[in-house]
Amino acid sequence: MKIGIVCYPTFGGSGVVATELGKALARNGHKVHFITYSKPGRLDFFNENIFYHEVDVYDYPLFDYTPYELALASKMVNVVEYEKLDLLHVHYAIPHASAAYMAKQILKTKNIHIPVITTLHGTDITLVGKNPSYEPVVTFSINQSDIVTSVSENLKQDTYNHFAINREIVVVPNFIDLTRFSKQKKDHFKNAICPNNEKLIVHTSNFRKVKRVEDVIEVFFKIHSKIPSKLLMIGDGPERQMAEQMCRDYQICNDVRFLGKLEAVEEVLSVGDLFILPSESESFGLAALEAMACEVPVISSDAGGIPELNINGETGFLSPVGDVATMAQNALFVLDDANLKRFKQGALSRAKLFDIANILPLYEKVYHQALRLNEK
Ligand code: GMT
Repeated sequence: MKIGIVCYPTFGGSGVVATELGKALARNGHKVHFITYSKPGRLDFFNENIFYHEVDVYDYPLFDYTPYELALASKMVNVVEYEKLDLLHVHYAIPHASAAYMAKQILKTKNIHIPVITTLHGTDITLVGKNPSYEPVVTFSINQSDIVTSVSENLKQDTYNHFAINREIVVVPNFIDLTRFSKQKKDHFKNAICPNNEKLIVHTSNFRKVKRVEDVIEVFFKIHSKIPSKLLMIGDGPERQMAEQMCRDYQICNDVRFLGKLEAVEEVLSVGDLFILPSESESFGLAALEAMACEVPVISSDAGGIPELNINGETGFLSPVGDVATMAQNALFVLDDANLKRFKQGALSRAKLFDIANILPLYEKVYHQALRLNEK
């Protein structure tokens, strides 16, 4: 198949899922055309089946706001027409689903009928999409897509709860490439960070408010007051400065390192003992899945779709959002040498269920279904 993938070329979340999906499809022999405003970080190599089309945004002094969505729709029309794509798969509803709708209508006037698959990822529904500024367009473009998928059962229900959706939503969970995300031997790295055999706690996110980075620091502070431990904070975003200030106030800076954005997250996760994800809202929790694949148990909130991934008492523990006391207590239980090995094994076993080899066929099935619908 010739597949167009539209996504944000970002460090985490939907951008990573879309890029890894495209790479796996290319390995399966499909021709994959990425349409984005800059090249996704994980596409920095040559593959004969992968193509990249940059959205050309033309700015003009009259515009206070650049009409990106028009440039994107025009690019989609152009690529579908000239590369003879079979379908468009757009990731994150805003503005990709409505731009795809516009492209589809334009192509129809040229007698080209292209099916559109929209994948809902999280904040496009739970935070941004339901804002009155966007809600009517999001509702319309979801209803107009040929097939809609969501990354968890919880996100599917949230979509039905917040929008007037009159169609089926197919759940296709996030996935992991276990050939890349698996525990690597990095003893020298562990010894350098934890020279006295401290327990190593890790958090990865885009440091937005929804991630509750302050709870990560609170939980770590409580763990640290009981056992020798270190914290690695991976990623960057608006809440980083606040988190750094908290570390100063708690006088734990010597044991907390802010690493910024990292490409090779799996190297750090390979030496981790525990992952903390206390999010206010989280449709799936890809960062937690990456940790689990590297045998790192998870202490998380019970928000959104996290319970579909992190199993209480097996792969880690879940607590209500903001309950940092219980999170710290559970963390100390998991980190106890009498329990840690069991939780590490539990995390890996669970992660294996989300291996890309199991999830890719679900997307391929969706594509075949979209093509059949389009023939009618
Ligand atoms: O909020 C983020 O971390 C980014 C966001 C996105 O859409 O780019 O991530 C969402 O999509 C991921 C991939 O499907 C999910 O694993 C995350 O749980 C989800 N984030 C939230 O719902 C907050």
